[in-house]
Amino acid sequence: MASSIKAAFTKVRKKVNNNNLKQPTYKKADEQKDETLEEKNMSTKDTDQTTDDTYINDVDDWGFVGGMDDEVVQDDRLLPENTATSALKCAFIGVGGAGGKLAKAFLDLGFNKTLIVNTTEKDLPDGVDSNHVVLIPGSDGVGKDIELGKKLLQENSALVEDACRSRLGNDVDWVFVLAGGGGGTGSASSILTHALARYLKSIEAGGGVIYVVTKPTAQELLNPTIENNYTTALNDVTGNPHIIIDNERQLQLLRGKVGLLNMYPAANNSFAKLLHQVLKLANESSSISAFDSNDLEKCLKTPGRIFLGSTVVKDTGGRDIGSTLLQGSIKGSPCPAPTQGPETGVLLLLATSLMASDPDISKRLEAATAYVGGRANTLFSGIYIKDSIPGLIAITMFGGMKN
Ligand SMILES: Nc1nc2c(ncn2[C@@H]2O[C@H](COP(=O)(O)OP(=O)(O)OP(=O)(O)O)[C@@H](O)[C@H]2O)c(=O)[nH]1
Ligand SMILES: [Mg+2]
Repeated sequence: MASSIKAAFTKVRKKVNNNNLKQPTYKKADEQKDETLEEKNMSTKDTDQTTDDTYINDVDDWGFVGGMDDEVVQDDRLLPENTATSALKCAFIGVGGAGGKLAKAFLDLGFNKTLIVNTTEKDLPDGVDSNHVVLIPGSDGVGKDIELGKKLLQENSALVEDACRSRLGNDVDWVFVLAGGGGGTGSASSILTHALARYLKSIEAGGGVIYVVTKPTAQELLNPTIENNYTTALNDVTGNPHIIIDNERQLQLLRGKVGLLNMYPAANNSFAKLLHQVLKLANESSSISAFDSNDLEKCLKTPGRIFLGSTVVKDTGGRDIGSTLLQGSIKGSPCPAPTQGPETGVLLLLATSLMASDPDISKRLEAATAYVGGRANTLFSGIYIKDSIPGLIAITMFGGMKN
């Protein structure tokens, strides 16, 4: 008997919670008309309504009684757990058109805790379930007007915060905000910092917010509005740890390899894979030396710009392997080159067991670590044995840099 009463109370409370969290959605005029009619019909059922309200109030009145609140009411829109391996509990929030497409690349890797926030549904990536989407009401896109973007995101920051709580849930430590610099919506995304910090605080997360902002191509930067939006976006994220993706560099790396249509999707996927590799390696043990989740968190917590790069070296016999690895990873990176004196540096090496058991190569790898270490105040490193790799792979990451 007691348990069925509790079940009934939980059901009502769930209904109330769902109603409170319901976000506005765009509806066609005739759909809306139908709903209004339905509401009218419902409100005529007076007796039912009164009973229901009294019932809900009763629950609130007796909510303090021990044991009544032990059943956690779950929002049924809670997104499934990430299936992508990662040392850190991450969520991704893409803001604006480019942000949404970048976020989709992480979703495709299995980071299910991904939300896509936009001011228009016309600019959403294809094939994304609506549970991942948060539509900001008030305008159908902002047409590169960053002030309007900021206004709309600010006015709806509670909507975004609620979506984080109900859909990302309470098992998240780090939030990556992905945005295209130059437009009006993504460039305004840093206005969400307080709402996201409040969300993370409320779930006692141990991490923080990291921004990933794309830099427009050289051609795009000739346009004063795009240039101004990008400069504003960059200034606004400077206080936070942030990664800049240089679209000009990315497109140059991909030109000739993929067609125009696939350039951005290929670039987005390759950036997502690079960041995923770092998150994954920090979760792996190594018999030589490991880079662990604490090391990674120290790098991510350092305010300033973060650089990420990778390279593969087929000939490990060269003398200056340290410089080859560093220069190669800078050349192949989607980020602008690191600036002088980064606060943190990371060198992750993936070698075959043959390489790692060769005393000569091992000596060179040690020298390479020292070479990269000499360029940052604090060096974190890891060497991992993988036998199915095309050569010696190096991933570098520098943090705490000025733009
Ligand atoms: N890396 C990357 N950059 C992109 C992609 N799509 C667009 N961009 C860049 O992002 C910039 C901003 O464009 P959008 O993201 O469409 O702009 P928005 O944030 O939606 O803003 P509004 O459309 O003005 O509301 C563009 O100028 C491009 O430089 C993408 O898929 N990947
Ligand atoms: Mg847009």
